[in-house]
Amino acid sequence: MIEPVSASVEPESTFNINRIRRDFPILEREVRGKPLIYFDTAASAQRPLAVIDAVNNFYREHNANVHRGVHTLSQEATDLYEGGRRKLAQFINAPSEREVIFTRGTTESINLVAQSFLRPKLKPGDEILVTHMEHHSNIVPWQILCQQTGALLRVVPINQRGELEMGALQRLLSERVKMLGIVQVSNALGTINPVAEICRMAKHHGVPVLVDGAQAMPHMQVDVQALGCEFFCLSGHKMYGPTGVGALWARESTLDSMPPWQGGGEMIRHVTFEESTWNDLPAKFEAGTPNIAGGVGLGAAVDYLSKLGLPEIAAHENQVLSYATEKLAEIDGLRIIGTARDKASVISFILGDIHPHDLGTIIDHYGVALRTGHHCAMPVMQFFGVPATARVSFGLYNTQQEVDVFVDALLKVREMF
Ligand code: C6P
Repeated sequence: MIEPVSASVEPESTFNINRIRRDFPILEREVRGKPLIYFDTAASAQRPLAVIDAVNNFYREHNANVHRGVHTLSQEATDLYEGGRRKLAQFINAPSEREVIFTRGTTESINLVAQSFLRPKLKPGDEILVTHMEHHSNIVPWQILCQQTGALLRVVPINQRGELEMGALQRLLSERVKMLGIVQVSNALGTINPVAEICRMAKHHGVPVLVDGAQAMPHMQVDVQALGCEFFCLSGHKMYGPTGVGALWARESTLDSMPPWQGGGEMIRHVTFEESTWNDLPAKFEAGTPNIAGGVGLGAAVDYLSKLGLPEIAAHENQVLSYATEKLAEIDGLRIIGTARDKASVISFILGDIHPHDLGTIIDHYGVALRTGHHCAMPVMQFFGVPATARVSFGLYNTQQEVDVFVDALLKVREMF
């Protein structure tokens, strides 16, 4: 049995930020003659050497297609790929690795649930609930489904802090609702939603809950059983793994009850021109050759996060978040969009009447990478009455010193306008 190249999973006793930063080769580079300050982890995290090496080693030593060949390389590739699945299943406390479907990421996972689980059940007048703070990937697949079936999309409102209106959610839950799609950590606001409590509320009405965990995975320990959701979606690249790979988790009984989504190789047991029968889980939902190196790299990312410890990562990131929030609040004319009491690693803001795109372009000259725009959450921008924001988002490698450099750069940008 081949195991992926990865570090041991023994938790480290202290969070040694200088040593941790050395795990990320890209942090050594300069941008426009300045040390890179990467404040765009919510868009895509940087990769540690453990992940880069696992992918590299796969292609150098084991590359072949999976589940198909009797030859040695194919068996090694299958072991490594399935090893990634096993690690991810343990990481999110899935009862079985058969419940972890590899997808391209959160977006594909949500589309899979919309089309395979919900579409056959919906009739005109049924309702799908989402919240006002969802990423487009947890809005548009449901909108398409509503167009296909005559179902109605309903929206749980948020307040001026960017928190969910729990009373309104309670009122909107009813037997008409066939799905609640909710983000665990908002990418545009940083809000952490009380997802376990929401799942309990939904259960009273028999409403299944899909949790968009894209931004939660790198910041907090996720336990899908404790959350009590029906579906959990994640993306590898947000949690220090490769792009183009992610996962959908659901219980075996739920996945067994769903028809396949895409047809092709690997997802079948038997094919004739008259009819085909389906493979067991998880293969039933993994048509075609998967992102094999992606699965291997995602396993290495899980090892890396486990080694550092999610509580330690969260504690470090929360310090950086609090420090940055304090510093930014001192800047005249700076408005923070999203001031929820429970937040993770994201600060969206507007600085005077400087357009966020101008701010982002100029601050790049100081080596600072941040994101500007609507962050694929246009309804959030509409709610706060802004076309766009600048957004800094922190990863486990960021420091308060970087925040100081960023704040100085921001003050210089302000002087230019
Ligand atoms: N947010 C951001 O900069 P994919 O693209 O499928 O890996 O993830 C989509 C997605 C879904 N939900 C949330 C909460 C997200 O933050 C994202 C991706 C990135 O905020 C790119 S738009």
